[in-house]
Amino acid sequence: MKVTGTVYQSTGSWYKVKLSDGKWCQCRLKGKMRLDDLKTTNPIAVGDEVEIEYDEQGKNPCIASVLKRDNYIIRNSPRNARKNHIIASNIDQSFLVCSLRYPKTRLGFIDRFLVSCEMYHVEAHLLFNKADVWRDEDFGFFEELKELYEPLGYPVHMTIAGENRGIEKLLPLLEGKRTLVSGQSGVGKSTLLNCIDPSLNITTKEVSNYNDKGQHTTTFATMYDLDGSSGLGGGEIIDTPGIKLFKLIDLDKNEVGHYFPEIRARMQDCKFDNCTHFNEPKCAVQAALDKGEIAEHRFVSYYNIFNESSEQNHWS
Ligand SMILES: Nc1nc2c(ncn2[C@@H]2O[C@H](COP(=O)(O)OP(=O)(O)O)[C@@H](O)[C@H]2O)c(=O)[nH]1
Ligand SMILES: [Mg+2]
Ligand SMILES: [Zn+2]
Repeated sequence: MKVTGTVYQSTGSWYKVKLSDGKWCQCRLKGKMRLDDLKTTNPIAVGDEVEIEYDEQGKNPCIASVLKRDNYIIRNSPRNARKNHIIASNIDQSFLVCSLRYPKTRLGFIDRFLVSCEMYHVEAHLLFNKADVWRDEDFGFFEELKELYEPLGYPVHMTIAGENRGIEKLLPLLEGKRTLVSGQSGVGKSTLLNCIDPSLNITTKEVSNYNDKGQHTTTFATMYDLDGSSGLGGGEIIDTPGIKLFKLIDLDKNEVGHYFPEIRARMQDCKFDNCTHFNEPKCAVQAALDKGEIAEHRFVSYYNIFNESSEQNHWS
């Protein structure tokens, strides 16, 4: 007998799955499950739809297969630099929690995250948290960022999760959707989730776990249903451990511009179809950059991502 379910949590060897009938089960992976070819350290991620099999007595549920993912967000594995780790899959939107201080979120980090959302058609919101510790100039900088990112399609919000402020306007955005909450460690992700639903009671202040080999072990993402004390009638929210780097896998150089809305909007006006927008003549992107219509730091992010992307399909 086969049933399907959704993965809410994984520890690497055990998975917490909500079955299609609403019941919960803890299961392992079936021994011979075919692993995917993403070179990932986790074959099953939070948000995955999976098929569950039971033994002849109808006991010992295990995950027999994972259904095709609509999308996923990936980071590099904290344990193996050449491997990837799927943070979560099948998401509708993501909230990137940022902080202007303690810790400061780099703009390059934000742009990489936005590119990975563009690649998989995941809507993205930017939340600037900890506004209680901002200095005067930070409020001006926040306004600049809001003016820059909102016309590109990324709503920008100011929050003080530590004082439960700025959260109520986020609630309608969450209703009925699956939202990934990500960002570096210490920016206030878990605090934010506790504001959204106080019954979640998530531990804040991330603790690093070390196993007996002294290696860092990951804390995995966890998905929660939005019901009960959140006041919302549905949807799920995913808390993630701190992320240092979002991986942009399978990204070809000639695709990078498509994932920057302000470059995408202008590239058809470049003289050359294969314009890289660096030094070709009659480049509409360079022209917009000169006029200040494209922010310099966004172009720097484009440059950096372009340089690290694969050239494999560029000449084919
Ligand atoms: N000053 C201030 N501190 C906050 C705010 N939100 C969270 N924090 C604190 O930042 C630290 C990290 O928060 P946590 O939610 O664990 O961050 P996470 O690692 O992103 O999940 C904790 O000490 C929180 O109390 C805020 O809006 N203002
Ligand atoms: Mg946390
Ligand atoms: Zn160009």
